[in-house]
Amino acid sequence: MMACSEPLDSGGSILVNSGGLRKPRILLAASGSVAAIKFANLSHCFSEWAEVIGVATRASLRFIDRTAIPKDVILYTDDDEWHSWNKLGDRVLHIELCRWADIMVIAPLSANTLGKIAGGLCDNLLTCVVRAWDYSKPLFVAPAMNTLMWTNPFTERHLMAVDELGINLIPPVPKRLACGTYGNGAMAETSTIFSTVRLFFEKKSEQGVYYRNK
Ligand code: PCO
Repeated sequence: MMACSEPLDSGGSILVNSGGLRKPRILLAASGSVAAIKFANLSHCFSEWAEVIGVATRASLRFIDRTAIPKDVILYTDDDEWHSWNKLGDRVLHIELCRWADIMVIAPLSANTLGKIAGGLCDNLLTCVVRAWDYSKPLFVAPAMNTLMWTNPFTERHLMAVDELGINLIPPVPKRLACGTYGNGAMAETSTIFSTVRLFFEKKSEQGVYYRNK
C-alpha cells in the first residue's frame, strides 16, 4: 500500500470532555469522479489514525472497490439513509453522522457535488450531511474533475460559495486525467489529503480546541 504521509510526531488521540482520550472521528465521503478509485486507499490511511465511517454517493460506487475498504470502516450509501426508518423517533442517518463526526473529508469532490453544496441542495446522503453540517467542525474537500470542468467559470463561483461557508479546499493537481489528457483537475495525492487533515487537527488540538464526546 502507498505511504499515507510523512512521519508525524504526535499520536492520534484527542482529549474529550470526560478527560479521557479517544481517536478522532472522520467522516470520509466520496462523490462521482473517477478519482474515487483512490477511496479505498484513502480509507486505509485514515483508519490507521482515526475512527472512520465512509459515505458514498451512487455515482461514486461505480469507481469504489468495496472489497478493498478496511473491515472496520462501514460504508454508508443512499440506500441506508431511510432503510432503518419506520416511525417517528427512529434515527435519521445523516443527522446521526453529523453528530458523530469530528471532521468531514469529501475526496473526491465531483463538479456536480461541488455545485450542489454551493447551492445548498441535498438530494442524497452525502449532501444531506453537508446541509446539516455544524461549521464549528472542520470540513475538507478535495475536488477532482476534467480540466475543462475545473477551469469552467462555475467552479470559481462554487468555490467562493463553499469558501464562505468555511470549507477547507485541498486543491487538485495537474496530472494525466481519466480521458488521457494532461491538465489540472486531478485529485490531490492521498498522502497530501491525509497530512493536510491530520496536521490541521493536531494544530487545533494543541491550541486547546478539543472535540466533545457526544
Ligand atoms: C475526468 N475526470 C478525472 C478525475 C480527476 N483525475 C484524477 C486522476 C486519476 C488517475 O490518477 C483518475 C485518479 O487523473 O484524479 O480525470 C477526466 S476526463
